[in-house]
Amino acid sequence: MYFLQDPPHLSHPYRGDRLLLALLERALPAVCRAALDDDLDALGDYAQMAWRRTCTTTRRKPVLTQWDAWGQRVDRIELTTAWQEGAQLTTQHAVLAAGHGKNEHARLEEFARVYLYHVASEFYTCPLAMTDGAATAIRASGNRELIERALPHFLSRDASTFWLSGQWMTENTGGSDVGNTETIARQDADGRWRLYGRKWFSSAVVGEAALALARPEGAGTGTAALALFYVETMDSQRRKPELVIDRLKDKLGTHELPTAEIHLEGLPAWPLGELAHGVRQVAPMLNVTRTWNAICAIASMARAISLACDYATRRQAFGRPLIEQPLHAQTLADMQAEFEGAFALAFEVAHLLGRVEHGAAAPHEAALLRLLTPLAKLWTGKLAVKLCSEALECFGGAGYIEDTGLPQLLRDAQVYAIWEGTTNVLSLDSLRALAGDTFAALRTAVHDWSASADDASAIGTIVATLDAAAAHLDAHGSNRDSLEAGARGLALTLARCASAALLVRQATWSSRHGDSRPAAALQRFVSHGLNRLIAPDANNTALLLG
Ligand code: MFK
Repeated sequence: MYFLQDPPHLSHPYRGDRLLLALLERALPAVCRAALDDDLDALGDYAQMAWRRTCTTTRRKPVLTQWDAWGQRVDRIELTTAWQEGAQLTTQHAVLAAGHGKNEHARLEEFARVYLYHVASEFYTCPLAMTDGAATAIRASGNRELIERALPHFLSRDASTFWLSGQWMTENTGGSDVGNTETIARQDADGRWRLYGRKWFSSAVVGEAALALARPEGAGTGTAALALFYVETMDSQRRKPELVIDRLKDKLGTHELPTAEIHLEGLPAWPLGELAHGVRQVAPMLNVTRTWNAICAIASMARAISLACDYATRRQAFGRPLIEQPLHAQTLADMQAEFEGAFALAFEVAHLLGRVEHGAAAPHEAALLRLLTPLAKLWTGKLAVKLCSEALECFGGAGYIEDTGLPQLLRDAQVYAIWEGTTNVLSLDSLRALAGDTFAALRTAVHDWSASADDASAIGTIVATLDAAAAHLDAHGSNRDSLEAGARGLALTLARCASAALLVRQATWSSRHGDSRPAAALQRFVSHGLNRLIAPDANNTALLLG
């Protein structure tokens, strides 16, 4: 009989996740926790089932049929199994509805569900994120007609009335620079707005609604002249003829997600608010979807590390299990420490979002949220690629084989750094967020998080690194090119400082509850260094690229 390797087993993603359990124990009142537990248990069960399914079935992609046998344009998309299950599962467990509940912990409760569901969802979380963002932006607009028309669907707890929303921004002219948007909004003879143009990346084309940027006819050029519109895509069971699906994208990863190129040929639309400043109006949506991006990135890291750690106990090499090999154990522990920092930051943003939305935050925390959102998005996006790649390597050749289910983790992770603004665009957004006294807000938060901490050395490193970041801002603040060239290094440094301070808070709490593992994560995270500042050298850059 040949040797047969035991495959990795996926422990229960909720009951086996000590980080999530400790976070909920620390941050949530007991009464919220009791109600949440059943949903988290069920989503964890679903995730285990979905992993077994991934390992035992052939993967499929959505299929677009544009014409039926009789020549009628139908643009029908057949979805994969997880996508077909999405509406029922997520409405039953109130994934979106929870985030719009009436208490300051609502977003934390929502994102705990998202974290557990994401990998199993096969990126059904992408249109869910946009639906959540659309609900948030429509509510922020104060448009009563649209609030009453759309929100009962977006936040429904019943699959039969649930609607998904898209976010139609990206065009051929630019994914980052949406100020070049070519889609035109024109009023017809009845005064109804209609959209004409081409959207180049539409991730939720199977949805029933979308928010779209368009330029009202006759308006000027640039970002400020864009308006934000709400559209509906369906007439009863049929897609509206003014929405044409040109093709599905052939992507590196997220294969189950039917990303489409579309044409709008007079699709009826409702303005959310004034017929200008559409980017300002869509910003609440962007900040929500960027939070989803961060939580989903850490969900992918959690899955990759969980499988790699389990495998290390099953795989023998050179006479002992991998977990007993010092270098392999060192590698896994390094991954775990970075992951714990990212987990702390992403969930702090989620919790803070709810507290700010419900007026339960301290005065400095709105500015803090504005800064931490792009920082969490950009850092977790990069880290997910790095950790998923490292996790695959922990399996040797098996990590490179499709039907282990592992390569998909890496291919999918690459999207986190691109979606919702690339690392560089988000670094520049963090400069936008640093205007005013946001840096002081970060210092206040770091001080609060590390109050009554046990680890004075970690706090000293965090404060010294923040001082270096402040000096960097002073040195480069008056030279815009220099400031922008160093923006990524600055953003990563601030993200790591915030994460380290959050680890201090968790380590202090956990030590008092008899668990010293978060303190070990803190120590290792800080030992990896917090300072990622770079001194921009424009002459050197020009020479290298010349
Ligand atoms: C599973 C995970 C799920 C995640 C969801 C997946 C969905 C994936 C689908 C997509 O990827 S959709 C495409 C996403 N596209 C982007 O995220 C666009 C990237 N580009 C940017 O973020 C640019 O920075 C941006 C277009 C927002 C702005 O560029 P501009 O043209 O230079 O605008 P400007 O003049 O700086 O800002 C316009 C206004 O918006 C300003 O306010 P005022 O009008 O009051 O001056 C800005 O302050 C405001 N603003 C911009 N970003 C903001 C913001 N306000 C708050 N928060 C922000 N993040």
